[in-house]
Amino acid sequence: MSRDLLTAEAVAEGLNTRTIGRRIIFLPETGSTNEIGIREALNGAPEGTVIIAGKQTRGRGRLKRAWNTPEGNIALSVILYPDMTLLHLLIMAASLAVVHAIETVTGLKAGIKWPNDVLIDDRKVCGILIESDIRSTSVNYTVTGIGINVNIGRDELAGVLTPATSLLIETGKEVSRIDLIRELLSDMDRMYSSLSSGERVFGEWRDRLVTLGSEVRATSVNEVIEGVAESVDASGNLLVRDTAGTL
Ligand code: BT5
Repeated sequence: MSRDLLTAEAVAEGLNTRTIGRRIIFLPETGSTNEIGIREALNGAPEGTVIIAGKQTRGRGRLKRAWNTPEGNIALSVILYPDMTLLHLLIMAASLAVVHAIETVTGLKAGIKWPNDVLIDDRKVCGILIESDIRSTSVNYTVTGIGINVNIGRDELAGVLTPATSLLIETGKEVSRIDLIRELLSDMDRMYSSLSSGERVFGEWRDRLVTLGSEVRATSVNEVIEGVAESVDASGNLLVRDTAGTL
């Protein structure tokens, strides 16, 4: 299968962003772009540095889960130093940017599964992992990792237990990772620049959630809550009505 040639130069060419993508690092293969992002942030990388990998060998999800990134996918991480009060809006901006980029480049309709998945017809096409270092009341760094299944087939998703899909499977043709990344970075940059007026990001994110109204089983590090997802609050927390009727 032919693959588009992903390079830092190809992504950067004509990219007209204020912050995100001012510096782009491309690694043909790495363990995890978030791992590299954290190391770079600790070494004082400029805000908006983006690390892109052609392939990850130790891609990670939340709660120590693994994220599959064979060649043909997008794996990237964005280093940001937001104000503490804007931290909760980052996941909303990142997932909305993915939804917009997929819709713009492929015409496919995508939705957001709380808190961090982008779905096409109930199948996971993207996962997002934000890793932050918070020092009492300030943010030392945040690394927003985004993984999108692009030009991979069903065989490459065979080992994934959750229902999953790729843009190739959905459209029947290869999708330019370069176009998708450029669209994603531009959109995220636009939202990041206006995060301090968070209302708009929150409202649009809530409207795109496919989770509301459905039966959920929410797992955190120390508890599992089962019930109906009723709403989200302005911080992005999911409000679940459990079987006893408690919100
Ligand atoms: C996520 O975690 O969905 C966050 C994934 C973040 C990946 C990006 S890639 C760039 C950056 N560098 C990293 O190392 N990570 C970030 P979570 O919600 O915990 O979902 C993980 C679960 O999704 C796994 O347990 C599998 O069931 C499933 N999964 C793994 N690989 C998948 C894939 N390629 N497509 C769909 N589902 C997958």
